[in-house]
Parts: sequence; structure tokens; C-alpha cells
Amino acid sequence: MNAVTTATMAPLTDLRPTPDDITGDALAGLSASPKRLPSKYFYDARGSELFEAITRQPEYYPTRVEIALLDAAIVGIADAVGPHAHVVEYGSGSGRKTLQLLEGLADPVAYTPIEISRTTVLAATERLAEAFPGIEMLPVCADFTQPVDLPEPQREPGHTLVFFPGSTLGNFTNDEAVALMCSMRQTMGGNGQALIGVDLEKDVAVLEAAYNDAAGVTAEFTLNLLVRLNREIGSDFDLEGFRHRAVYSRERGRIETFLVSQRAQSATVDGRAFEFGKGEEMLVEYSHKYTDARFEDLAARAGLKVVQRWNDADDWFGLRLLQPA
Ligand code: AVJ
Repeated sequence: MNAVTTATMAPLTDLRPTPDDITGDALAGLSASPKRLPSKYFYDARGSELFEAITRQPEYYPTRVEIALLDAAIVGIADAVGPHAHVVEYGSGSGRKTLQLLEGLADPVAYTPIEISRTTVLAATERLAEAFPGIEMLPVCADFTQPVDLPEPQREPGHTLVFFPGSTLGNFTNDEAVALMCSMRQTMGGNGQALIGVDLEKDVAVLEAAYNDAAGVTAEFTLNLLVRLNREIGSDFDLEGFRHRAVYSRERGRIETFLVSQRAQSATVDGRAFEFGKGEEMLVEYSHKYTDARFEDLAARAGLKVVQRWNDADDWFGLRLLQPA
């Protein structure tokens, strides 16, 4: 191996996150009242494919608008971030936004995606390594809701920039979002920054259409959760017996997605039977939509302050640059 190759490649830093307990989480959620299932289990191979399909639906604006916003704002973002950043991404999607950011920043030193899945995190860096031979790839397998001890790049970084696009933060309750941003503040360090994508509150019809696309892709995405549970933990949910329903609550500032039982029925999970009434709703996902006031309140509770903001022309989606308060 020559020096150039060794300078840009690094083995996976495996912080051995606690493996997911799908059965335990499903049993706990089904025993709660009202029943719920965690949205983090949407993303098996089929679920990730369906999410990519959602981002191509005409009604689902967030991905499209965020990509255009990143394009429009990248010069200002690069200016505010400064040179030699160690870019740390929470999760890793299609890689499209990462490409935009790494291309636009001034001489970033290293890129670290943090993912719970070893294969996903390795695939993400392999794709980008070719495009950015001058950026050291330092993938980490860890749970980003906890503080992460980052690998040290060979070139001294100016500071750490945490990148958390996609309004993934919106899937967490407000208390969970505060806890996550607290961990983020610890991970980035005293002179660190975070660039967070936030979906903004807007017309209810626009919001509800985005989560109820006419082609039914989001409905299939939601139902795939039951397909996954049936396959992976041997449950026997009747896929015809549940319907997707997503509604916006102005009061709580979030899309709430449910699986609605179409009739009285029971489902067995790990040998335990759970009864569903006709019309009973099981909560499967939140997607919070923020105002500046709501987002800045969460950030403040986590010891962070918003130092710059960029919105698209319609104020549908925002990027926020934060640093320790
Ligand atoms: C990937 C979490 C941002 O909440 O908008 C899309 C997931 N769920 N349609 C979102 C999702 C239903 C998406 N995030």
C-alpha cells in the first residue's frame, strides 16, 4: 500500500453499540396504552428502499427542498464553517447531501459517518472515498444518541462539524431531541459546530399530503414495519388488517403516523397475544415540524445556540448552524 492510500483509508472504529432488541421493544410498545412501535425499525433493506422511493414522490417535499437549499446556501455555509473541519455525519442516507457539503466546504480534513449498522457505515465511506481522495475517511459504528469518542484524523482538524440533515431529529420526541443534542454538544467539543436540517411548520394540507402520497408509497413504508416484525421476530400481524394514517397535530407540532386496526383482531408476538379493537390506532412515528422558537428552545435546553440560519424561499425547510452556548 502506498502512502496516499493509507492516508485516506482507515479501518472501522467499532464502539460496539448495544444491539437492537426488536422483540423486547415490540413487546414493550404493544403492552403500552395506547399501543406503539418504534419508528427506528422502519429501515430494513426494503424500508430503506421505500424511503428512497418516498423522496421521489411529488408530495414529499423535504428531501427535494433541502437539497436545493444546501445548493443555494453552500457558499455561506462554507464561510460560516471555515476551513479544515472534521465532518461528522449522524447516520448516512443516500450520500447526496454529504457530497454537496464535502464539495462545498474549504479543505475538510476528515469525514466520519456514525451509524449503528457496520455494513451501512462502511458502504457510505467506500462510495465517498473515491470522490474525495484528499479527505480521510474515518467511519464509526456507534449509537449517535450517545456521546461518541471520535477517531483522530492524521491532519489536525480546525474543529468538528456535526452534520445531521433530513430533519431526522423530528422523529424524536422533544425530550429525546434535547438529550440527542446534549450528546451532540459533547461529541463536537467546545469549539465544535453542528449543521442541522429542520422541517418547518407550514400549511397543514402540504404537511399531510407529504405523509399520505397518492401513490401509496408511504402507506407501504409504514406497513413494511409489520412485514419486518413478522419475518424477524415471528409475529403474525395480518397485513390486510391494518391501514396507514398520518395526521398533523398543530398543538403538538408534529405529524403522527398510526397503523389503524381495520377490525377487532389479535396478533401474537413472542407467544403473547395482543388484542386490537376495530379502529384502534397504534402509533408508529412522529415527524416534528419546527418553528424557530420551538427549535431554538430545544437547542438552548441542550446548551446550544443557533448562530446562522438558512431557509428556502417558501420557508418550508431550514438549515441551522449551532455551537455551544
Ligand atoms: C427520514 C425521518 C426525515 O420523518 O419525514 C418519511 C421519514 N416517514 N415519510 C420523515 C418518513 C414517512 C422521514 N425522515
